[in-house]
Amino acid sequence: MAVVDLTHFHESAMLFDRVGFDLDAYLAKAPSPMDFDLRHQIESWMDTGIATFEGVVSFDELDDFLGDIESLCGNPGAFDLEIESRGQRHRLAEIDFNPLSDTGVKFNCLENISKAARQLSLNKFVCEFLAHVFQASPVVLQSLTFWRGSNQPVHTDYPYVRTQSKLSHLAASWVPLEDIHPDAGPLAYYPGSHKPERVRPFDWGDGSVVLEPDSQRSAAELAPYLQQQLNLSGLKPSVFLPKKGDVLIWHGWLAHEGTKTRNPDLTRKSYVTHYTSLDAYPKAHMYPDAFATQRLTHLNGGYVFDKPWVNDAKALPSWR
Ligand SMILES: O=C(O)CCC(=O)C(=O)O
Ligand SMILES: [Fe+2]
Repeated sequence: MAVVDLTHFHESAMLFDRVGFDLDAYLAKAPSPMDFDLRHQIESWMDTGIATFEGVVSFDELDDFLGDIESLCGNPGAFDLEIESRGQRHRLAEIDFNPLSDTGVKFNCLENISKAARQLSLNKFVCEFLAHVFQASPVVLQSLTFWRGSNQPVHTDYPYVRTQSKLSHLAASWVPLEDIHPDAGPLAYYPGSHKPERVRPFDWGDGSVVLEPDSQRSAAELAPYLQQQLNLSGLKPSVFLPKKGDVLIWHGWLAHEGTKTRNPDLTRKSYVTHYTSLDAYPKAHMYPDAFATQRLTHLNGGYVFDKPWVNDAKALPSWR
């Protein structure tokens, strides 16, 4: 099997990951945000692969989003939405269980139908910080909404989230929709694991760093591989126990997991967004005339594009 080549990682690497990046020189020229310490956040990002902001997500926006989900689940036949339950994909309209009570359910891409979801994805602090990370406007690739702990084994996102033209232009935000209880299966991440020299990318076959339909290796093989790499590098997990209003942003190369749900009666309501940069955003995922026709949401310098294949009306309460 070919050895994984790190050239692609370094060639399309984001600015702060480049060898020889000079933070002092960057800060001397960069427009400085009014409302957070840019140096602190970039240092955290470079060192650990995450940035966190406390109390920056408006409770009104969170409540609007929860209202949209309630409305959606009260009328599941009205939207052509995909959900995942116990590893299986379903159309929301076709399920015969309550998506909010069954364990492990996640809603895919609610930003396609919910304005409140778009507002959460395009949070001011997240967009401002990611504009520095990407050196371009951040654009939403997809979102995932969890009602309960995911119990997802340790992984990195880039083998799976890979429609962007520059593989390395990838970051995610994690927004709690309620205070997160330690027994509810919180998110954990491995600080420092975003450096490919510490955690060598998994070889999916013939040196490929992404999962393809014809990959020789399966997703089940990723977690044991990563765990071994993390052990070798001495990297330990940090559990994220945020309060409603907080947000965590992770680097697309960072290893993370959904920890075990110790108390299955507890919810763990959370909203994840994956982003890339405007220049790496896949053209097929937007209308060719999206800017002229405003088939998009532009907020805080970031974008969510209306998808050409989504036919649902903008009918959830948050659009009103
Ligand atoms: O929230 C979790 O438990 C994990 C989510 C995740 O890994 C992702 O959405 O990329
Ligand atoms: Fe992930």
